[in-house]
Amino acid sequence: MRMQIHELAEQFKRDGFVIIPDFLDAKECAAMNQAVAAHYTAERRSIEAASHQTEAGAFMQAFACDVIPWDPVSEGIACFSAVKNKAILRQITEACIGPAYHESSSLVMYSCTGGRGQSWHQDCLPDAELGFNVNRLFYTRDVREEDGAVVVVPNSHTQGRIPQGGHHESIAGEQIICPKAGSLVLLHGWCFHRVLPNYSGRERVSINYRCFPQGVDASVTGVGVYRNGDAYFRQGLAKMR
Ligand SMILES: O=C(O)CCC(=O)C(=O)O
Repeated sequence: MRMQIHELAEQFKRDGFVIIPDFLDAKECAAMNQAVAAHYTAERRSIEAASHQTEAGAFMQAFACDVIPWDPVSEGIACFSAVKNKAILRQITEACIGPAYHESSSLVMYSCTGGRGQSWHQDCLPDAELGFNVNRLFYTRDVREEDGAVVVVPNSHTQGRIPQGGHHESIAGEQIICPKAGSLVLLHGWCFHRVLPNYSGRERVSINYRCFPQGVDASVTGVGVYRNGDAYFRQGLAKMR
């Protein structure tokens, strides 16, 4: 690792995100890519595409998200648990959000080819009493801009609620990130972020191990904050602004 852990943590606290290249080796990436390919069969992808036409799908369409989630750790897939349990990941996480943090399982996000990626959002309400989550996002293939780059606004985790505006309308200061295979990106849940549409037709996934500082209830991510409203995922409820 090129940067010291305390430098990574300082950057995370200042900018709301930090990129750590070469966290995973080629073998680890290959194992995860193989499992992803086996899971996201053409059949599964077409069933999901059809479900986007239903009422539940319409809910996610309101927020312009074209992703198919999966939790491989809860299915006992070893290569995903091995990454989650790395000692160095714990050390970095503790440096960023303190000891005794807790984690949810795993969240693979598959960006549908030709889909809209993910529009601007925050993962939870920017409310200091409720607290925040942190995304620990792994990329096991190079992500080019046209595959669905990640876009973030540095320091926006300190700026309250994301302003109203278009799903993919630029925000001043935004930074486009094209992570290389093996990278880890730590991203504060209040930091304004989006995933560009996948124009390339190439498979584009992120593997996320979300975590929460001590005392923060994991249910904070039950409400996604978008520029046009809030998504209450469990209830399937959209509160538009
Ligand atoms: O898939 C990504 O790169 C980002 C995921 C994301 O935006 C999220 O989990 O909130």
